[in-house]
Amino acid sequence: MSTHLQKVKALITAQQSLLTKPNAKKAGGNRVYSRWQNPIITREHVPVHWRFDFNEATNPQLLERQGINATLNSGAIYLDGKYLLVVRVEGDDRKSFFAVAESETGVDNFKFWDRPITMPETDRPDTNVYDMRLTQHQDGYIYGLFCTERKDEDFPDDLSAAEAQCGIARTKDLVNWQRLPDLITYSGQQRNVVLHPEFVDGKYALYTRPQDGFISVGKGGGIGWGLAESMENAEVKQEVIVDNKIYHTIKEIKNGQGPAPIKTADGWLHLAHGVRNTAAGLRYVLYMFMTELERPWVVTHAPAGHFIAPEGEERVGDVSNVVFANGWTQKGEEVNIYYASSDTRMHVATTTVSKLVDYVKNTPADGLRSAESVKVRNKLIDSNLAVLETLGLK
Ligand code: M1P
Repeated sequence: MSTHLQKVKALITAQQSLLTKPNAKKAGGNRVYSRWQNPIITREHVPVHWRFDFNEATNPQLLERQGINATLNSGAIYLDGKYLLVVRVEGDDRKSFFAVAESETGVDNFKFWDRPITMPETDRPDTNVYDMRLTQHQDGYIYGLFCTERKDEDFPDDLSAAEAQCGIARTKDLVNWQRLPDLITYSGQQRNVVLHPEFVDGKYALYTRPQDGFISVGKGGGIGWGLAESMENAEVKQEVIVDNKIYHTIKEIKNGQGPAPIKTADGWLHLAHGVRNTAAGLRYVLYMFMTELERPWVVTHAPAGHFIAPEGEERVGDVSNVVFANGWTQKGEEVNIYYASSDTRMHVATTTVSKLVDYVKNTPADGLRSAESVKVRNKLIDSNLAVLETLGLK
């Protein structure tokens, strides 16, 4: 074997130890979910043959030719005994694309398939595609809804004026994708659109996020809900707001549905992200709520505050102080929450359906004022003081 090929082999071997590194639960935590120690997918997990040119004639120094900047916001599905993530892979050129990474355990040993997804385009080419939500729908297809970003041609002189809309594709195997026309709504822009897994009144049901601008939701915002007759030409004529932005909460500036909700006997479990502004910039956290089984647009339980907030090393990255989730899997009772930190790398937290239902139903709602927060905390303290007395600890 030539020295050059030996170097290629060494690159691949070095990555193997990362790809096979076992993960372990982090100690401590709130007992609602467990974080796992290692990020499950980083840019270092992206196959070496996607980055280096192995040809000695064209790359005698074996330099990296096409770098990867980040692996983030991933859709997730448990399919045929495998945990599959549709990862948002962002190249050094700032363009994101989708790629499937697979694991037997769901918490470690994620390995990318040999090639990224070749996503077909519509007549209006996408500048950037990202943040796919996967929904295994009653109609037999797996849908991937994602953000398609294009230059906002209404502002030709403003180079950063962009437009976000909802791209739609469907598949049966995550390999071959049929691209469908973008979602039509009557809001200016859309991001964080998610397909509900079941028909509602015989129609497709979508969670939306109407927004006036590309970054700012403006007068719009909130998690919306609307029905569409078909997904081949999906159009939501009317959006109602399921879960609004609220002053002085974790979702004061904006919010968005995470993955498709999980059906439980008590209602639909939802995971979402909430954003507030700070002197250090926007802070993104995850929160949960539950909606009625028959009317998934009606909230029944809304625990106060965040469910997962950036912690430790998660706080730092390309866009710091951010956690974002657009994928979770359910396998019986087990729920794996796949979240990205600071728009840079992927993590997992594991829990169960019963813990999530307990969390959502029994965490007090936001009283929206400090005095209410003290009142609700005193209620807990009073009942616990009695227990401490019984234990002889007071
Ligand atoms: O940078 C944080 C997130 O910002 C956007 O989310 P939202 O539309 O809710 O503000 C998205 O660009 C998302 O990809 C990103 O993680």
